[in-house]
Amino acid sequence: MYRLHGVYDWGSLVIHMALEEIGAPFEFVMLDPSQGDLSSPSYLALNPFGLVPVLDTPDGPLFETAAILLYLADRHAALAPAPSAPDRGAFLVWLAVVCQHLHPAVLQLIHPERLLGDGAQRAVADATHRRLLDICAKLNARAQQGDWWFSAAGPSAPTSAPLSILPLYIAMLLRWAQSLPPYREHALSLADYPALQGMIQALETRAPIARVLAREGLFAATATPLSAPLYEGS
Ligand SMILES: N[C@@H](CCC(=O)N[C@@H](CS)C(=O)NCC(=O)O)C(=O)O
Repeated sequence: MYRLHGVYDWGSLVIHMALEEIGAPFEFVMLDPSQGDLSSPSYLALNPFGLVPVLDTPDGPLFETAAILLYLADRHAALAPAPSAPDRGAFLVWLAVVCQHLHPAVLQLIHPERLLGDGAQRAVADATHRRLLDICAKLNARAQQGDWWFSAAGPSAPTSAPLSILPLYIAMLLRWAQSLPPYREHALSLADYPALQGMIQALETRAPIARVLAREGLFAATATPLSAPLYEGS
């Protein structure tokens, strides 16, 4: 059985959604960062960077979101175009965009003080916000092309087939981009990106995703925690 080490509404959320989509048995190991759980020797043995998420697998503990997601996709022959599929290359390109461009930009938007300290926080946040809007415009344009792996539809009818990891990963990051930037004017408006908005709205209503959102307590404040979360910044 898999063991997912995480914190509700942290980076473990996308792995949680992927596990539920494929119906794999797993246990959620709740970490408490305020108690030093991420810097304990036992956690650093799982992930030397001391970050969430970690997934214990039959092949050992894995960290880095994209690596875990691709591992699950390959092992369960779901959640992505197969390695021999003609659209595998394009899928990998956009997964790399999400992991190397979107993910760092969102983390920097919500923690702008971490790059150069408090004095440069506003300038870092402004520059990161401009970069995030550009990345979202490019993602929105690609989502408009309608490939199943860049949508909230499974690879074939019926739509109960597992989704691709790409919309799951994007939905988690854009939840944070809407709700957590410390400057209110930097909070992303998903309505500016209709293809992404439609994708995330459709994803949010799927039964496996709704189960995860309920388990993580994300319906407490709103019925639309991915497509229109409440603003929680300062
Ligand atoms: N590149 C890493 C990023 C992971 C990451 O930054 N995780 C955040 C939570 S969303 C974390 O653990 N932060 C703890 C900290 O910064 O101390 C991945 O994709 O897994």
